[in-house]
Amino acid sequence: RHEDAWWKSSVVYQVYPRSFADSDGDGVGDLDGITAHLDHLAGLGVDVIWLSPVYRSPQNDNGYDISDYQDIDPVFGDLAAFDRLLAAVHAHGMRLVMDLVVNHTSDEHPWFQESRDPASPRRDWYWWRRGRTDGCREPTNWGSFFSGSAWAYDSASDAYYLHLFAPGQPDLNWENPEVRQAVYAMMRWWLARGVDGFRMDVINLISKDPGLPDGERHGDRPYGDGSPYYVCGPRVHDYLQEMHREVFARHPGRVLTVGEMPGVTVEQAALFTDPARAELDMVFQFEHVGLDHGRDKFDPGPLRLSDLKNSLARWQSGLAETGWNSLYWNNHDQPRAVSRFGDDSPAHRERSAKALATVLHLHRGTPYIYQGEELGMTNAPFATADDFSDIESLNHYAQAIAGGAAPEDVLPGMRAMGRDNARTPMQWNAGANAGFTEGVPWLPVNPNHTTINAESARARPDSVYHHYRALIELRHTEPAVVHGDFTMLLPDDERIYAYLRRYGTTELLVLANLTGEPAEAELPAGWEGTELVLGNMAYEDSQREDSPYSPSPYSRSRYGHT
Ligand code: TEU
Repeated sequence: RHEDAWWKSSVVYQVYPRSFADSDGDGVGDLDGITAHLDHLAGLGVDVIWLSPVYRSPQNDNGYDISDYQDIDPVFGDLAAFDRLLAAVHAHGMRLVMDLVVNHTSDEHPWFQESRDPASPRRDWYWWRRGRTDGCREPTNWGSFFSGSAWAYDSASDAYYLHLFAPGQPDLNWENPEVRQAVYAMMRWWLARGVDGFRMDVINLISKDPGLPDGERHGDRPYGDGSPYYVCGPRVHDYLQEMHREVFARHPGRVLTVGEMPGVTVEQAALFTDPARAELDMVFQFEHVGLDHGRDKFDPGPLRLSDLKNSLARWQSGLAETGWNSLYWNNHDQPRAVSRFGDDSPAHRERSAKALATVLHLHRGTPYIYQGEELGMTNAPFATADDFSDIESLNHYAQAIAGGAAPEDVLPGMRAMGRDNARTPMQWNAGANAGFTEGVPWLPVNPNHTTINAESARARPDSVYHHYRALIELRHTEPAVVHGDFTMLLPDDERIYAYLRRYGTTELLVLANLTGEPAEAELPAGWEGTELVLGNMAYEDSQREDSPYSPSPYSRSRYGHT
């Protein structure tokens, strides 16, 4: 049944609505702005749009702090605008997947406001505990993902509440069946409205060890590591199987579900994505986007290609028989792919971006494109702390400076790894504010939009955009891309990413030189004179008389050659 699941041959495009397209001039992207730019996505050939949150929210974490799950925040429009977008997406033959953020709500959600009263029936909808008197005052010594303690004190009831993220994001108590049923009802409401699935925010954190033990202290870190007690917690599979029964079983084969799972292992992902267990279709894992972390993400170190290949190959083999991989280089939480994994210098940026795209998209799994990645958009220049907007970065900066660090020691890590890199406005053209808004953009547009923008990319046959279009077309036309097995080649080579895909009588050899210099390597015999289906050489080079490649029907329509 899952062999032919529609999402196995799909490509998903993530829209971060705040930064995609502004239709009303307030400097913030909105739903009608997305509707007005669907031709860009349809032209790329993507099948699904994953829409980051547009629900009513105080926007402390850019919409990942929800105060009303069944209404649209006025900054993005209203439910009528949402219905217009959904109808237009379906009219283009695409599907729309919503971002489900149910590990926590906003502290402005009525559920939380009621829960602050110990006598309220909703008291137990969140994690409330008395403080302690010995040493650590908070109920556990856990740290938050966004710096500081994972507990906030509420004087109204002289108690603390748990928030793994910001204090404005109190964790829901999934132990409580009323919480779970309220979430499932809301999910059914959106499916009844016609959406086609959910990306589930940190869904592997929803089950906590109810004993709430202290975490181990590591080195000089101010807080204990609570992750063993909430990452893939004791009842997470029970909850997801119940969710499947209560929500998805009513829409067999229609919806796509992808769980965002910080800290998930291959073994656990095989359970989450095993169709026989009826939990999720796929997960976002974080191993490859953690390889360059030093003490933490803001202390980035060198990344060896052999480590990256080893990690991705392990996930390919781990989910080869049962389960399914998602494939991504970046999203709204990660730096721009070509800046982090490639070379974003003007001389190499486009070929680097195309090589990275080729490597990722021809793996076995469902590829995710983050808005602007198809243009080879880069990290942005952030001079001082004032240039950053993201709560994760600003809290990290404040904590580091309070701990005695100097700004010049903290800023480089934020410039390289901060989430704002992915959140500068989509670059539509070379004009004012890159065509993103007629107003003042909420976050400055990257100055390089004069050369990196959708309008010029669509006009140039050898652009990153057309390379992504070619990769998506190949996935839609060559069964080996979707169903083929995977064999990593040259695992220890630090310059070349090479692998094989085989399906029936078809073999695909994928080769990418991820350096700026020529590279040679021993390859399996028998590939001489075979057909080049997709390359990555600049158009001019590929048209040279002495070009080493015979253009195939594919490459002719793609203008690119390796
Ligand atoms: O991200 C979860 C998460 O783990 C991220 O905080 C990630 O670890 C970090 O940003 C990488 O450095 C999800 C959403 O994608 C993110 O935007 C939200 O801030 C977070 O959950 C809380 O909802």
